[in-house]
Amino acid sequence: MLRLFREHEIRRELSLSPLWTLTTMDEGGLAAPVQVAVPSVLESVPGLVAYKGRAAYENAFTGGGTLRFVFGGVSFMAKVYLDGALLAEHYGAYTAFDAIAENVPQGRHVLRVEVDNRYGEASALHVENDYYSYGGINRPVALEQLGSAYITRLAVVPRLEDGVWVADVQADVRSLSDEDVTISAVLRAADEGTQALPQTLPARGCATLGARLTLADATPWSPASPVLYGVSAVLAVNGREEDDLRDRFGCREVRVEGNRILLNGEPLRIKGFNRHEDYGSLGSAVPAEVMARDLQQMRDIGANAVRTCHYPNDPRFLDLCDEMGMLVWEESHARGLTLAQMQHPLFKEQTELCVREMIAQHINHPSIFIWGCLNECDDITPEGAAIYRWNLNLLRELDPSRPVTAALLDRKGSLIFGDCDVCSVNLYPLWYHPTDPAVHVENMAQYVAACGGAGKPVIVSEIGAGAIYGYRDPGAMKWTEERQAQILARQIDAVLGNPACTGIFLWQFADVRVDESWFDKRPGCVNNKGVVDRWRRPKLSYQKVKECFAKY
Ligand code: ADA
Repeated sequence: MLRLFREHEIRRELSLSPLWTLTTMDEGGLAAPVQVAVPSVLESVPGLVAYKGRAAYENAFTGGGTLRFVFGGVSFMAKVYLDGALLAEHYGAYTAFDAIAENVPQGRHVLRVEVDNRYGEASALHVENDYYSYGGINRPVALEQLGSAYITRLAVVPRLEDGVWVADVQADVRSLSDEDVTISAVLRAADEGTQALPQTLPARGCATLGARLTLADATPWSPASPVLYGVSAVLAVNGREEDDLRDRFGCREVRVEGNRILLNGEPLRIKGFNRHEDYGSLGSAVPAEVMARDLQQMRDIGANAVRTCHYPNDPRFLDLCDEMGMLVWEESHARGLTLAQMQHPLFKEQTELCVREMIAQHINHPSIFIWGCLNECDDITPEGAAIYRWNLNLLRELDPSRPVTAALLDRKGSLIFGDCDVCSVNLYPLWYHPTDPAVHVENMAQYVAACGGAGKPVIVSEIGAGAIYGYRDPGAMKWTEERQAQILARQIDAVLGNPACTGIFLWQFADVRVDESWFDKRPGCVNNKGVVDRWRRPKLSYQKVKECFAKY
């Protein structure tokens, strides 16, 4: 299952064996094919821990008709084949995509997915980085059987109108038929439902069915009371029910007013963590049970928010955030790109795809309170700033219901604070430089205001210090757990004690593997600024952060 609940009651889902046959296609790979469970990453297969190359996953299944293969995420270049014929290609590990095969004869077929985790000219966003771009089918896969038309997307945007919740529900429909057909749909949100006006769906075309529903008795969603409702569309083609899509949503509005972020009118104070999708030897194929436990640990520490640095997350994680009332800053994929990298010939196309897929796929999650983009890229040259503006505007255009932001490098001279709804900066006082955090945060608040951010909310989107798990020493030198705990305590006080700051996202929740080119700054090729290690064992800072968060 791609989600934590059933998305279809009418659309038929076929089963695929969780065991796939894996063959590597480049040097340094396996001597012979092996069986692997999916989702998983290549790097978790014995012998492939450092493999960079292509690999093919094959799965034989029985079925027929019009088949839709849905991939929650394949890292990070994918080609999908059915019985040897290419069906689809996709770039980017962090969003879902599909591949459709029509009129497949009933019988035994082979689904083949070729993955490629090599950096190079074909990849503008997955580059050597301070986290690891694993390879493989790292999110769940589903196999569905479709009729003559199907719902490609269901979006619901709740709004408060004169004190009453109203939901705009939209179902996008795609035809797989060579003839024009008439479609209609029953759209439901919470306890309300209506029949959207019938329309002609042109042969092989697309259409959107929509309705506005008044939810007179809805209870709002909030971190303290994360009430979720169902939303669904049941599609009829020429009067016959053929397809459905189901999701969940919550009634809440996010607004920026002056220097405050309001959720249903209440100001938010963010106490959050940055979290990568990475767990021990499983890499980015993080099981839902681990996601839930990560959220429990963050909750235990007193956090109310998580930032999905630096890419869209698995929707199962977002489902858990919706249910647990954890606020989410979700961002599209990019970290630390120079102007030259932002001008890579594929940058715009790959970024736009990621942004469009992120918003189309995640718009209904009430926990997402803000969209972000382009972590620490070039925001100080006119060319870089123009790319930031393009990206921020794309986010706004696709979802005008949420504020937008970007986590920027800690430096004066940004040209884009004026373009963000919320100004966000990544700071590392006492870690990369010895400045007093209180002085540094105040200084940052002043340069943000002077560079176009005056009067806007300010978030410290990263702040932290490193510690090697288990390295304790009364000298509290750098890399000890003691030193990390001391630094985090001062950083939290500096940020949450400064009235200019709306919130903090600590860098970071858990240690993560990084690319080997970072070895000289990252002992063990691990970014070890986590308050827990790669297996979620708490460091001394876990308890310290808990004490500090409790003060605010
Ligand atoms: C940056 C960056 C993170 C990480 C962090 C660090 O702010 O956004 O991805 O690299 O620094 O650990 O230094």
